[in-house]
This record gives sequence, C-alpha cells and structure tokens, in this order.
Amino acid sequence: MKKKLISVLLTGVMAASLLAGCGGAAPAPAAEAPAAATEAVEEVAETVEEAAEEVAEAVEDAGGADGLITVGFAQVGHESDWRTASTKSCQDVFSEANGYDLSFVDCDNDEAAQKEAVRSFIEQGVDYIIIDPIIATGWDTVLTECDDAGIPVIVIDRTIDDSDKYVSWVGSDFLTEGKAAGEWLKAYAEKQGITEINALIIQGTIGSSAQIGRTDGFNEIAEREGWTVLDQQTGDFTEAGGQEVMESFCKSYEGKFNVVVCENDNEAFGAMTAMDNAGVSYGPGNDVILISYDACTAGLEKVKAGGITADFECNPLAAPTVAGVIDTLEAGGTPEAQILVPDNWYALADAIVDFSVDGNAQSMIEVTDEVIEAQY
Ligand code: GYE
Repeated sequence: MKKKLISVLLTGVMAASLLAGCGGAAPAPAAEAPAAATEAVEEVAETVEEAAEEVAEAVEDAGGADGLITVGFAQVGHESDWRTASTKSCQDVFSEANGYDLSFVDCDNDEAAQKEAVRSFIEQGVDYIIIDPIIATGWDTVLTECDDAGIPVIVIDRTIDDSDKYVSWVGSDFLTEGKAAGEWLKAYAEKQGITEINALIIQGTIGSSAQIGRTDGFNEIAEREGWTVLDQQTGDFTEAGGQEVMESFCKSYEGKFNVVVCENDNEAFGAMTAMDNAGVSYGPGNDVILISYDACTAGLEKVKAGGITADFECNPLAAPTVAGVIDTLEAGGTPEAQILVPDNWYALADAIVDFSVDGNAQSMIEVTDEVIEAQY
C-alpha cells in the first residue's frame, strides 16, 4: 500500500512540475499559441487530475487520510445485559484512540437488517467486517459478496453454519455451556436428594447458535438421565419474553415443575417476576431450581440474593481477541480459524458441587461481592 502511495505521489509531482515548466515559459498570445502546445498543456493537466485521484484512492486504501483501520460491526441488537457488555467492549476496543474507525450497526434482532448492514459496509469499502450473526443460517450469499469485495469477515460470539467464507470465529462454546448446566443439575439434585426432575426451558432466539448449543447440551444430559422436559419455548433472550413464557408455564404446569432453565439472565429476571406473581418459590432451598446463562453483573447479583441457583457464564468480552485477529491480518499472517473465549460457572457455596463435562472436571466460582464487583 505504501509503495503504491509513493509511486502515485511521484507521478503527481512530476506532472505538476511539467505543467509548471510549461506555464513558466513566456506565454505566447493565445491566438498565436501553437495548437500542439495547448494540447500538451491539456494533457498534463489531465495527468495531474488523474494522479490526484489516484493519490486520494491510495490514501483511502492505506486506511484513510487519518491512517485509521475501518471496521464495520453488525451487532445482533440490544436485547440483554450481555449484549450491552459486548457492544461496550467493541466500542472501547475499536476506538479512534486505538487506531480504528468503527461503523456500528445495532440490527435490533432483525435478520434482514443485519444482511443490509453488512452490504452497507461493503459499499463503504471498510477494511474489515465483524458479524455477530443473529441466526446461524442464511449467510453464504452475503459472505460471498464480502469475499468478492476482498473484505475479510470475522465472526464474533454466535456461529455461522452454512458458510466458511470468513477468516475467524471468536466466541464461547454454547454446547459445553448447556452440558455443564445439565451435569451440574445432576450433581446438585443428588446432593439435595432430589430424585425426579421435571424441567421447563425458556429458550433464546430460535436458530441462534447460542440457543441451539444450550438447548441441545442440556437436553442431551436430560435424555441420558431420563429427566422429563415438560416444555420448551422461546423468550427471545429478553426479560419481557422470559416473563411472558413463564406466565404461561405457571398456568399450564402449575405444581408440576421443579426446574426452570432460562437461556440467559434477562429471561431469568422475567421468569422470576412471573413466578413471584404466581407464588412459586425458586432459588437454593426453594421449590424450583432456577438455572441461567450469561452471568453478567445483574445475573450474579440474583445468584447472591438466592434467586438464581446456578449461572453459567458466557463471556461477552471477545472484542480484544478480535482486535488480535485484525493485528495478525494487518501483519500478513493467518489467524486461527476458531478462538474460544473461556467461561466460568457460578453459584453460592451450597450449590457448588463437583461435576465433569465430557470427562473434563469442572470447577465453580462462589459468588461474593468481590466477584460481582469484578464482573462486567
Ligand atoms: O447469552 C444473550 C444474548 O449470543 C451469547 O445473546 C449471546 C447471547 C447471550 O442476547 O444474553
């Protein structure tokens, strides 16, 4: 990029000095100026104009006049505390102070709007596109367009199933999160002497890889253990959605359930309101074991207060790792295709039990004020 910039600059300078040379000669009266000389001047003027255009283009290629790396980020939306933390982290990392010019689009959980956002980044000619895919499928066409435009795509958080036209994915292992919740429940129920599990699941946005992994992971353990999953319905990862689904569950399954699994903290907050209104007690030592995912600050506060029995983290701070991927690409290297962000599992002391996932022993973190303080 630098070489190209220097060569077009030189062309411009040479053409300009040629023009200056012509202009410097004692001007002949216009009428007498030989046609050839006029043509020569016009040609040089054209060359200068073209060179100027090329300079502008090369400057743009080299990261804009300000030298910033341009990044477009098509974010899922603003449905949860997790999402707020993810957005903040991206905006902090891809700041001007850090050498980036970020185009951020909140896609409001609208799949079509998300594809449009990506296409607008292609039109802008950004250097890199980051996508947190609302759902896992339907991506190949737009990713082919990114590929054709020569713009590297990095996928953050949720995964894409039907295309491999991206450089790297950085995120959490949702299937492991779901299995961890299931294996924890098995160990915790044993400790509590609970022999029968009748579970209700409030799922995330259907078709998102976070929903698919968590639902499949938990259900795998439920099937293996012969538990009853009474029902599973989506709350779309929102507090309002969680409350609405739980209100209907409380009516349909009154007195029949002893476990509620919410696929994120915000759904759990909504489910807690619905259970409060229906007079159902939940949390350690109460009628219903409440399991949640994300473990953002507000979620851990509910663990500490004895509402959520165990919270399975999904770390939203993947942006620094994505910046590392961009650094590798800028240096001409090949980043890893998949980079996992590690997660922790949280509960109060009494709900901390030993369990393993796929043969790997897991450890849990006891929720204290300091732990909450340190969380995002
Ligand atoms: O769990 C939920 C959010 O994609 C992992 O999306 C993310 C999920 C997260 O809305 O709170």
